[in-house]
Amino acid sequence: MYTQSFNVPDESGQKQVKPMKASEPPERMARFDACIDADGRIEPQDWMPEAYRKTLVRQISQHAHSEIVGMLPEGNWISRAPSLKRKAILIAKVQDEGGHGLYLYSAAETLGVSRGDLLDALHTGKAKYSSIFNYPTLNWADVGVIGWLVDGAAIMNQIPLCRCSYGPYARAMVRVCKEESFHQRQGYEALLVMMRGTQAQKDMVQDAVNRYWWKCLAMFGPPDADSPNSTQGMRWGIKRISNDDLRQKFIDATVPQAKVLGVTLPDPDLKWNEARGHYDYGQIDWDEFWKTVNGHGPCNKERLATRVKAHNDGAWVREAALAYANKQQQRTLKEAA
Ligand code: FAQ
Repeated sequence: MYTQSFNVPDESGQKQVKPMKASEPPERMARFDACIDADGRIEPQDWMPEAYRKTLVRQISQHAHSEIVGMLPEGNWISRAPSLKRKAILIAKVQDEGGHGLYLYSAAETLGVSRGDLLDALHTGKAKYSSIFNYPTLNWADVGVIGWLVDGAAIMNQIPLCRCSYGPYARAMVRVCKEESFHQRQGYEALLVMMRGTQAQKDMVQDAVNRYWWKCLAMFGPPDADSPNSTQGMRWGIKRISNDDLRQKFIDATVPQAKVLGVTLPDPDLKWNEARGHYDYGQIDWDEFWKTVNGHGPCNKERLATRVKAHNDGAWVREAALAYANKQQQRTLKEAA
C-alpha cells in the first residue's frame, strides 16, 4: 500500500554534496562524494565528513527515542484491551517498537556515540523525539488509530529510509518497515471491527480520528521551506523525499482508506485536485506543533518522567548483565591462557 515511495526518482542535483569545511581531507572527501553520487552505501568503517556523521547521530537517535517513547501511549492500554486476542496483538506491537528502538540505538552506536550519552540526552530533555507521542490515548479506538495513522505515517516516512546512504540505518529500516506494516494493518482491522459495532463504538473511532489526524500530518516535520535540515539531508542521500512530499503521499493514500472505514477526516478543505493529481488539504497548526516539540505538549512531562523512572528501575538489570559479561570474559581469558 505504501511501497510506491520506493519508486521516486532522485531529482537532479539532490545528490550533489555541498563543499565541506576546508579542514576535511580533499581526497577522502572526493571518495565520499563519489560514493554518494553513485548511490553507494557508507559503512561504519568508511571515512565520512563530520557533519554527515553528526546529522546521522541526530536523526537516528531521535528516531530511536521516538520508538521507545512511542511504546508508552499504547502500552497504557495493554491491561485494558477488550479481548485476549487484542491484548496479544498489542503486546507484540509494543514489544516490536522496543525492538526498533534497540536496532536504532545500535545503528547510532556504529557512528561512535555511546548509548548512555544518547539516553542522557533524552532523559534531560535535550534530545527530540516524535511530537505525536506527547498526546494522550483516551479510549480504545485511539489504539486502532495509532496503528492505522501513526504507523501509516511512520511507514510512509521510513520506506525511503531503506535507501538511506548510511548502511546500518538503511538495513535496520527494512526490518522495521515490515513490522510497521503489520502494525498498520492490525490498527485498521481493529477499527473496521469497531465501525461494524454499536453507534457508541463508531463515535469513539470518529473522535479518535478527529484528535489524531492533524497531529499525524505534523509528524512529517515542518514545511519544506521551514525545514533547516532537509536540503543537506537530501543531498547526502539520508532523506530521499521531502517532508511536504511525504505528507502529500500519506494524505493521498489515507483518504480512500478513510472512505472504506466510514470515517470523516476532520478537514473541510480536503478535496481532490484534478490538476495536481493530489488531495488539497487545510492548514496545519505549526504553533501547536512547535510548542509540543519544545516540551510543552499535553504529555511531554509525563512521558519523560515515565522513561526516566523505567531507566532508573532497570539499573540493576544493566549492572547484572555487565557483571555477567565481565565474568564470562575473565573465564574465556583464563581458558585461553
Ligand atoms: N517531532 O529540518 P527538519 C514511529 C524537528 S517513529 C519532533 O525537517 P529533519 C514508530 C527535527 O528533528 C516516528 N521533532 O528535520 C511508532 C528538527 O530538529 P533538530 C519517528 C520534529 O531531521 C509508531 C526540526 O524539527 N520517525 O512513529 C518532528 O530533516 C507507533 C526541523 O525539522 C523518525 O524519526 C516531529 N514530528 O526531518 C512507534 C523517522 N519533525 O534535530 C510507536 C526518521 C521535525 O534540528 C508507535 N526521521 N522535527 O533540533 C526523519 O525522517 C526526520 O528526522 C524527520 C525530520 C522527517 C522527522
